[in-house]
Amino acid sequence: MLMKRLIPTIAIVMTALALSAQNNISCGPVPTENQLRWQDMEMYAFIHYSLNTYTDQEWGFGNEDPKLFNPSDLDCRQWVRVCKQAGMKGIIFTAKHHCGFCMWPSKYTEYSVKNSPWKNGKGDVVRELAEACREEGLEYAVYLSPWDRNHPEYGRPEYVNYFRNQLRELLTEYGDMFEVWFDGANGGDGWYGGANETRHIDRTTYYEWPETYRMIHELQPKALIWNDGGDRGDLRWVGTEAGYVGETNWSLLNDKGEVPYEQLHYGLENGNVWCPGETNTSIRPGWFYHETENENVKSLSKLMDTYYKSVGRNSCLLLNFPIAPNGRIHPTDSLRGIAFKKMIDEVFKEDLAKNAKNTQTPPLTLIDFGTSTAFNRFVVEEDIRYGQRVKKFALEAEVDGQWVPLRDMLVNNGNGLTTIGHRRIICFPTVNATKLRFTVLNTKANCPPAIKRTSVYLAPDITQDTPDAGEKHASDYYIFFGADKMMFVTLSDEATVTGFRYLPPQESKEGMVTHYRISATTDWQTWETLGEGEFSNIVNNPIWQTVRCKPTRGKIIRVEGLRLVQGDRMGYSDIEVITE
Ligand code: FUL
Repeated sequence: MLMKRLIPTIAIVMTALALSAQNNISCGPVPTENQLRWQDMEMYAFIHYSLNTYTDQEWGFGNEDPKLFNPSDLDCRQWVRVCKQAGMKGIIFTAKHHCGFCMWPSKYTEYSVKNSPWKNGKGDVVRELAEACREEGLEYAVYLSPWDRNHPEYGRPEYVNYFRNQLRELLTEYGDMFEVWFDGANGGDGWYGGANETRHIDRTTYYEWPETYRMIHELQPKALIWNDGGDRGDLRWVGTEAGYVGETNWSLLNDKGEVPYEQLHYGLENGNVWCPGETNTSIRPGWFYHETENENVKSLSKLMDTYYKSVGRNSCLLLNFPIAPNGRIHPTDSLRGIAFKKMIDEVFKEDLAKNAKNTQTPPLTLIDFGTSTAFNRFVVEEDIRYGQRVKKFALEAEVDGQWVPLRDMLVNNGNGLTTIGHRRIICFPTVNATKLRFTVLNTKANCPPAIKRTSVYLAPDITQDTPDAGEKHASDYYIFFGADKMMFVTLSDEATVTGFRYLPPQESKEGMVTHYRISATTDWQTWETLGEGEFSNIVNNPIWQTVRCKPTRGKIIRVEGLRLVQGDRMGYSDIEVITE
């Protein structure tokens, strides 16, 4: 009944409609004040910096020596200036990563900067960063890893108290925070005070999240909670660290239950809570700094692609800048970040719809340019205060008197003209058209659409650097399997091997190696172990894994997959042997 009565009202002015429908619960959940503010940030930075920076690792084991932390030139103001010029509205800092090392002098552990040579143990990176953010007008936030591979009590109730005590320090001693980031990687092997064992926890019950959430709400009422491993937070992961969310991206989930990949990536059309997707990715392949990746900083076209597939798909972009061992953002990353912001400004500098004649006869918007006009981007925004309503729309351009349908060239299936949310950017090859027609075809429960803005742009061509430029490496060694979990790489000539690189399967987790042993021989008789360990975070971020070793003569390299994510036969996408 209600739905039927609403349909004719579509013809009335949209704003009035949106307001009248504000309380129509059939239109679905709406965001909180905090979520609305968050959505307007659009882009903010991650900063990954810890002992890993000095051990060339992605995940520390928990036994790394605090004395390794001794940057020559640590300058949080440089981080903040770079991030600001790169268009970032805030910074989320790894106050504690999985290794447990605290970047602030927590009074609850000795495993922190206070036992490092940096500033004779008197330094506090969290404080320096929080102050620099305030000075430059950037928002500040922390990443606090629930998993702690250093703490002896990890896995037992005592650790949960420790974790909360640490969180309380961060929530009370460093000013306002806009977000609290609890990483989802939880439990596994670690040092754990010398126990060197594997500890498993139940991600849903162990941390007693409701109590922790209560504390956050009390101490930092404006902070959003990002939680991938426990009770529903205010924001969700998008299911990949590669930097894109589904083209159909509902800002909804159900408040209870596990969230499978499909829901992380596309949201849930009929979910009962507002839980928008935050797209996190790094400007380099890894999250932490590795010198070997200096050539692999993402290209400008890759960053723009990431922007369109995150901010342009109703998400916010959380872009990581790793800190180099000297304590600063590397110049290549800085320049690329700044070029990224300049390009965004260039693309969106002139709204071509502004001087056109705009006629709104809902559900249709007609933009009449009066003369043939070149454009290749269309932007549409819903007023999400009233929820996310549009399920499907059409976009057509009038070219030489004919209406031509447009589609999003960045989607693989369909035309990409589905949900809108905070902002949807549709990219297509340049058209020369006199008119553009945007039509809402379908809304949730037939609710009237609440469209806030439509605009049109002409993006300049970017030099055609391929999106994955510099990120993959090839090798022409001969590779064969000796057993299901054993591969041999034969070099054409005996060489001094100094490292090994493994690119895991890219299409699925089948055969992906998480724990490896690598050995070399010159005669098939005597084998020298080059390295044994874990490819940390390989599941979420299946990038090149680099193992460095002492220079060792070898002709044949044996790679054993000690543990696989899935399947019985180890797999790979590419292999590289580094020689002197
Ligand atoms: C992941 C972690 O395991 C990575 O090390 C990194 O911090 C990334 C942002 O989240 O789950």
